[in-house]
Parts: sequence; C-alpha cells; structure tokens
Amino acid sequence: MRILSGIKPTGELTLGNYLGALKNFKAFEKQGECFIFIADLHALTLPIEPKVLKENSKSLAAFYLASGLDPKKTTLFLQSDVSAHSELNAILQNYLYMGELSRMTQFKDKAKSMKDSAIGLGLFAYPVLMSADILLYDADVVPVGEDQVQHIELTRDLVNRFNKRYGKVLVMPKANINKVSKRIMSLSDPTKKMSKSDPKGDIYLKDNPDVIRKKIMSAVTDSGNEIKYDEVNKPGISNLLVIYAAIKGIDIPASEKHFQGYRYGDFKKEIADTVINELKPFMERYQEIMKSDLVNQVLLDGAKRANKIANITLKRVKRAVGLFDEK
Ligand code: ATP
Ligand code: LTN
Repeated sequence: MRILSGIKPTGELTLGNYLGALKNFKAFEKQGECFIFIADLHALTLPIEPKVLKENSKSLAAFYLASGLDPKKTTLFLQSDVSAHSELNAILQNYLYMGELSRMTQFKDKAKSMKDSAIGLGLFAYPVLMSADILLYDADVVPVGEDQVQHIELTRDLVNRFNKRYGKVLVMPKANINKVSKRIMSLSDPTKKMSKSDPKGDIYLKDNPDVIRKKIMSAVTDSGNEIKYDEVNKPGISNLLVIYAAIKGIDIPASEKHFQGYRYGDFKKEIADTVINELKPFMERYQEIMKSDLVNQVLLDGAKRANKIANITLKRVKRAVGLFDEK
C-alpha cells in the first residue's frame, strides 16, 4: 500500500494541523510505503514572503521528523524538488474543468474576500496540482483533515475520467480521515475551522505553555454548565472534548465520560494540561532537529527517492496521452 500526504508551509502550524494531520502519519509507516511532503508550490497560491516560505518549509520538515516519522522508512521531500509534480500538473489541467474547480469550498473561502482581478490562476487550479501530487506516487491512501476530502473526491473523478479514456493508467486514491480529529475548531469561534492563516482562536505548536493555557482558559463556551458533546448547541465544549479525545487516542463518548460532573473551569484546566503535556516533548524534539543538519540531509535523500518514483508514473502518463517519448 502507498500512503501520501502533504501540508502547505503557509504559516505556523496549529493544533488543528497537528491533530488532524501530523499526529496521524506515523501510524501509517507500519501499513505501507509512506510519502510525506512539504507542499511549497501550493504555498505560492496566496502571497507569501520568500524568506517566510523558506523558513516555514524547513520548520515543517522538522515538525515531520519531530512527529516520529522515520526518514529511512518514509520518503520526506519538498514538492518543488520533484519537477514531475509541475509536469503532471500541466497534463492533468486538461482533464479538470472550470465548473468543478469553481465549486471547491476551499477556493470559494479563500477567494471570497478577493477581487477577481487579484485571484491567481494557481489558487483556482489548486486541486489540479494536488491531484498530480497524489497520482504521481500511485497513492492508495491519503490521510487528511475533513476540509481536504472534496479535493480528493475531485482527484477520484479525474482518475475515472482519465482511465476511461486511456485505460488503467492512474491509481484510484482514497481519503483517510481520523474520525475524532477530522475538524478541530477555532477556540474563539468554534463554528469555524482552526486554520493557520486565520490567527484568531488558534493554538500554535510554537506557543509557550502559558500562552496555550491562557487561550484554552478563555476559549468560547456557552453559558450552561454541562460537559456534553453537542456540536450544534455546545460547539465550544464539543471542540474541547474532541481535542482531549484526539490527544488521548480515545473516542468522544469516552472523553465525555471522563469529564462527567466537572465544572467548566476545571474542565478547561485539564484540557490545557493535556495539550501542554502532549506538545512539550514534541516541541523539544523539534528544537533539537532545528539545531542539527538533519533536515537538509533528509530532504536531499527524500528528493532523490521521490524523483525516481514520480518519474516512472510521469512517463506512463506521457505515453498514455501520446506525448512522444522514446527515451
Ligand atoms: P491554511 O490556513 O494555510 O489554508 P490550514 O491550517 O488549513 O492552512 P493546511 O496546510 O491546509 O492547513 O492543512 C494541512 C493538513 O492539516 C490537512 O490535512 C488539513 O486537512 C489538516 N487540517 C488543517 N486544519 C485542520 C483542523 N482545524 N482540523 C483538522 N485538520 C486540519
Ligand atoms: N491541500 C492540502 C495540502 C496538500 C495535500 C496534497 C494533501 C497539497 N497536496 C496531496 C494531501 C495530498 C492542504 O491544504 N492541506
């Protein structure tokens, strides 16, 4: 089995990225061949300073390593180090259509506050490049948070469309979503996703313990006093129950049961302790890795391995569509 996932180096990673994506990757190492990458080309779809992009990319690689991924087993690489992503993107863009791309929720969210004249083609075509990322590695499974499922569904439509026309060329991928941590919400507005590009209500992995505690203690809840999972009427409490369950590796009813009879204040205090204790060793490993030369070595080696596999698929696709390739 092949497993592939990526994160954009667009900003400081949040607890949402950690619980919804990063923390889940390690478990896949035992199940198959993993490819985990830094989606730096995708980070260019919205304005970003060159220096910031570069720093974020290194930092994200260190986060991957700190999460326990073994670079001997998992291929860790930078998307821009493998030119086949851009080449396959150029081919696949002919098989996805304006109508379906304009229906993507992520695109609509990101573009809603922008003038048409400022929306880059890359932002609109984001799912094409994402399809290329997935299909180049013949990925069977793509672990992501819930917000990415629509993009993977679109990739599946593309595979059907492409294979119907050219034969069995592309492998059909499937999203894998962690049932508990699929959508961590903002602490200040628990009806919105916690997102690294929206600093309100986020816990950043780099926040120090005092800041994390303050943010959790002031998380928006309701005026009631019952600790109960109810996404509609108690989104704030529900989100904190989810965070606890995701960290402890338990389901939501077990999380609810654990806090039965707690007062909101004590409940929040224990959530804060849990988050702080989870992130402390993780961040210590991260700091160590950032001081070493490990990231550079791992990305160099990862790029070599990724290029080898990606180029095989690219060749197969080029031949299928009739691009002259006799080498
Ligand atoms: P941006 O704000 O820049 O759009 P983001 O914080 O949404 O970014 P991505 O780089 O798009 O993060 O996502 C990386 C991974 O983290 C994806 O698999 C995504 O589904 C997951 N993820 C992001 N935010 C959350 C969240 N709040 N809850 C669960 N998973 C999340
Ligand atoms: N779109 C994803 C990042 C991403 C990705 C991928 C995830 C780019 N290419 C391929 C899984 C597979 C995001 O915004 N989180």
